[in-house]
Amino acid sequence: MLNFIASSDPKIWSAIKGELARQRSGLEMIASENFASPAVLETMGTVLTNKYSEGYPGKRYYGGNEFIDICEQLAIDRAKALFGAEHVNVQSHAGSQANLSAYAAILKAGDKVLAMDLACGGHLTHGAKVSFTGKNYQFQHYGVDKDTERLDYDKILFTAQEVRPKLIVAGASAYPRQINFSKFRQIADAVGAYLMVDMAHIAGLVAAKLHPDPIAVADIITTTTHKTLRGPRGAMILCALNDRLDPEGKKNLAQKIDSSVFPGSQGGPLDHVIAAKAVSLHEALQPSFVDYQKSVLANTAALGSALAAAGIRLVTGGTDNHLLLLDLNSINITGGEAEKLLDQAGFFTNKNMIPNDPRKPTDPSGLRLGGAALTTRGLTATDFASIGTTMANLLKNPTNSSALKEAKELATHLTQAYPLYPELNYDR
Ligand code: DSN
Repeated sequence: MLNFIASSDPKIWSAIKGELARQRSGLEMIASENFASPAVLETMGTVLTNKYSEGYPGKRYYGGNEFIDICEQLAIDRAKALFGAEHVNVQSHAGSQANLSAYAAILKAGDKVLAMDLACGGHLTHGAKVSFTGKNYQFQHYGVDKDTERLDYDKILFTAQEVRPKLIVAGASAYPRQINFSKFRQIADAVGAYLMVDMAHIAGLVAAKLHPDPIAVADIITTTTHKTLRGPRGAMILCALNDRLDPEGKKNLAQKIDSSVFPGSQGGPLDHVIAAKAVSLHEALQPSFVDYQKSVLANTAALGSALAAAGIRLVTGGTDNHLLLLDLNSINITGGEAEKLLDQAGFFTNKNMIPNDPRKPTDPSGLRLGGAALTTRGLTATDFASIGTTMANLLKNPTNSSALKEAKELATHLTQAYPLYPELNYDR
């Protein structure tokens, strides 16, 4: 099917082929990325993209949705089974849209929200001034302890008691440790707030029961579907039926979420992506998905141990999830310089702020690494340890051509040993 593009739009075809070659030839360690299965990729390129289906299964504004309904209902049922959720909305286009819809379901403009500071590992949509969230709501932030670099739940309680937010948001984009959602529930209860968990990064680990589960304690959970969950690019909102703070309301929480997604903030759903979410959720329900997530944890830990053994400081001293945050001040290179240098070797990472970063967000002191994508490719803990040792050598000797050569050779060796998408042949 892709051969149609080759003749109708050679420029786009050439870019697609270039991107496949780039993904195949590099060691992908951006913590928010992964490789969706061929079945997920295939589903996104189907005729489902042609349909309009505003509304929900069985209640649409257009006719002809009998097959779309099957796909969306399967996605909903599978997400409910995977996470044990009471209600799931699978229509959010992306994580930011899921967060927008979740906030709009329960907040009015100007309401107070308490969330994790972007500079300590939070997310733009957790109230950064430049985001719609920071403009529409009154966000206050909690950070991490200066010494342990971990969440300090007593301090968060203290801040919540001062701020008296209507909503507390738990969840992060660059926090290498487990989050205790039960503690967040206690804090939310102590101040009469809703609790929302943004589990985008850790959804796969939660699904595999390898991370504390937010389902029983959070009012609303948002997640993307393409990170550790390994589905198509997109998002979902999971929630309890009951609205804890509005038990007598005309609508329950599930109805509020659904109408906040459509018609509140989105129009026609992306039916091809929703079907691909269903396909990936089916994959996540298989026992092999738990094995995959266990390997993600073991591999990320092996990468961290090798980097630490080579003298690179890990924020919090290590990891208990799929990501690592390196403090490069320990070796006198900036996050931006490190990202560029590693790119040259075929090691794909991203510069990132570290807690209390002395440098600017545009060239911070940290580097974020994740193990999910390379684990999908099949790399083992031994391979991850070799990557850590080689990466550390290059970062400590940025102008040494043999360190760069050695890193390039390792990237070539590993990417050839673990081919990506061998079933895709774009040159036919
Ligand atoms: N951009 C994602 C990440 O890298 O964590 C979050 O949206």
